[in-house]
Amino acid sequence: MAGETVSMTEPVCLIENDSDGKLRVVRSALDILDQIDQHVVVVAVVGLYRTGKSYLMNKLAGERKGFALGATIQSKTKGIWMWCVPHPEKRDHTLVLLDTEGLGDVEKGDEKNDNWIFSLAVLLSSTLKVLQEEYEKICERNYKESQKACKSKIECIFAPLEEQIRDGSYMTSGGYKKYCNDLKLATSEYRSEGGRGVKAEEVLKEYLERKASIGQAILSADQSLSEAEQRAEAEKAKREASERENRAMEEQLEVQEKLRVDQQRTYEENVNQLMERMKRDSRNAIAEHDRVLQARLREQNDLLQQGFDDRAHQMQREIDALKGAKAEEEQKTPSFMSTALDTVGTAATLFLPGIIPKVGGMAVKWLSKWF
Ligand SMILES: Nc1nc2c(ncn2[C@@H]2O[C@H](COP(=O)(O)OP(=O)(O)OP(=O)(O)O)[C@@H](O)[C@H]2O)c(=O)[nH]1
Ligand SMILES: [Mg+2]
Repeated sequence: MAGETVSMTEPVCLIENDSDGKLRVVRSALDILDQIDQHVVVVAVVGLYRTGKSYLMNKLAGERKGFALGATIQSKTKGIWMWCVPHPEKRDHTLVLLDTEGLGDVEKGDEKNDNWIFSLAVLLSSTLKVLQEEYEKICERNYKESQKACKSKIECIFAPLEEQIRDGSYMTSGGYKKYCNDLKLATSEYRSEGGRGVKAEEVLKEYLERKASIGQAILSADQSLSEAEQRAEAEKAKREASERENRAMEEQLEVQEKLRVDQQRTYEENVNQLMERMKRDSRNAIAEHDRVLQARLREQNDLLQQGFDDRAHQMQREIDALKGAKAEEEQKTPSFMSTALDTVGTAATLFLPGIIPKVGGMAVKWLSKWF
């Protein structure tokens, strides 16, 4: 993970916020992120508009200019902007700075959009952070623990064999067969032990690789075997070594697969939280429409009862508009959530390349969960 540094001269837009309030991932920004093969440290800033977020992010980049700063009281940053710079302290690390659109601007008047900006920033940064940093640390600790446990088991299980190597017991006629037998027994005892972790086969393979030359010496010294038999035994030893190599490789593939599944789960948990929040907002909006509508209907009813038919009639247009708005909100929710999922999904494919094929079906899966 010590690839080339991706250093951008200026920030680019990662999530666009259209004038019609739609959020879209910017493909070219994803391509830049795609090029990073170093460890990444992500810093995202989220907060009220006009509070110095962009200013702070420029400071973090070690630059005076970069993320656009506002000069008026109007909010400046739109959507989410990204700037990848070399980490100032950690070698082989890229600092990914995410500057977000300010929250709470009443002129914008779209709280839903605010939620999105906030959630996306949290999603992007937490996903990256968990995966790239904490996750690697945990994995590294796991590997080391497993290596330690396996080495200690090997030391214990293979001790009698080592003893016999040292005292030359195998350097006799028929010694090679006995050596192979002891090796086989110790190997299966080792493999039957629990608590070895993710490096079990790799540690065994490395140990037996170190034993290859002594095995060769025992074989050459064994007078009971003809030259042809010796050659056949040497071939067999090679085959066994390559089988162990394969087992170690399979073990690593299994570990990778488990990591991928874990990453996907983390991602899904994040998206679930995000979706739940969106759904709650949508329910609140519908309830609010309904509250106003019911109040107007009551008013209209009162007017009718008091004989103000004309005024009651005039209210009908407003009531129809409210009904329409409520129906529109109810109808648009599924399609809005679907678009939202696409946005999140696109962003995720970049950070979690392993789950790309799974993202496609996600919208359907999540939507069917709620509707
Ligand atoms: N001198 C100084 N100026 C600051 C500081 N923080 C913010 N500013 C200025 O305050 C103004 C607004 O700061 P921005 O960083 O654009 O604020 P923002 O939170 O990104 O605003 P939005 O993008 O609209 O949400 C800019 O003119 C900054 O130069 C600071 O710590 N020191
Ligand atoms: Mg800003």
